[in-house]
Amino acid sequence: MAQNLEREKLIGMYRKMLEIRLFEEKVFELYGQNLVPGTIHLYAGQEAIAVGVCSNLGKDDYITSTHRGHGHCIAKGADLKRTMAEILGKETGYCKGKGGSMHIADFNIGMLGATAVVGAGLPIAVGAGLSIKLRKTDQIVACFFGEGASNQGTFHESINLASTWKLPVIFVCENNLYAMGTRQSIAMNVENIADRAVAYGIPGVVVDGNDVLAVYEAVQKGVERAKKGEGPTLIECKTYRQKGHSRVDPAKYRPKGEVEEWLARDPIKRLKEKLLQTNTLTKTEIQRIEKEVVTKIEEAVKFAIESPYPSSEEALEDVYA
Ligand SMILES: Cc1ncc(C[n+]2csc(CCOP(=O)(O)OP(=O)(O)O)c2C)c(N)n1
Repeated sequence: MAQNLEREKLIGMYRKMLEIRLFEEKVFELYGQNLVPGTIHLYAGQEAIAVGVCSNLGKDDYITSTHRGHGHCIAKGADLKRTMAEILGKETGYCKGKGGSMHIADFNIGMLGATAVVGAGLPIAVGAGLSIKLRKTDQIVACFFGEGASNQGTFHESINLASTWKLPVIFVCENNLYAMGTRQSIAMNVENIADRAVAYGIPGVVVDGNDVLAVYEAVQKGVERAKKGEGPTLIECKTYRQKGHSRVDPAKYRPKGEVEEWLARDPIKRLKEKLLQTNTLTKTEIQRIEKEVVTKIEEAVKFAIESPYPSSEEALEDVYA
């Protein structure tokens, strides 16, 4: 049971979620200082999903990501300094500053890439799953995507193939209710994306995406099934993005009171309360962790700001493999 997870694992989850949240808050601030080229798609409110999923994965396992890539990346074990440098477009970033948050990738930690093309991560996850099957390793692929992406052809084609070939893929739908400004009910006539699993003969599970332990547990079952060679699982994590679609979206399309309702279910706050209630951590220990995370992020910002931009001669390097 996830509720009985060992102390270190729970603390690790709390630390990671906090790292993602505070990292993003810094990026938000730096964007206001004109230090972030392009834009950034915010992940605040969804941290329990990245962390609940990746806490089930080892370094050799793979993930595919979305345009909200930095949270997934950090959860999979990316270095904060190199992630920050990438977002600031610096030479020391994971993609030498040419990817930014929407194209960040690090194959060394199994992060196969963020992508700006909605739904594009799904076929990549299937390809990675097929490679695992052909190489006969016991790796897993976790594929993150939004509910909006589940209306793309790639969703249906990818899950169909993964199911038919019994590939070790966990399809993780982060249902944050909105695809840009479009509410789910305007664009589809089903309440649960997980129900679509029926069409492909695989389990479809709905889980509270703001509860890291619930996500952890659901993914654990999916991993067990995949490792037995039984194929993929579709896990829909119900959540909410606390901010606009991207840094420039004031998100005025949301009904009154909705944000406040979801803020009360903030995933980090909930885990913190659980850790305190179960005497897993004391208030002082929590404060120490928070301080350590703040320091780590300050170091990442310093590293990124002090790093050079790539030279113009490098513009066309690494563009084609
Ligand atoms: C193929 C494609 N169509 C449209 C867009 C424009 N677009 C960017 S993000 C987005 C919404 C995606 O919604 P969802 O998949 O639910 O993910 P979320 O943004 O909620 O995390 C859209 C339509 C795009 N980037 N790619």
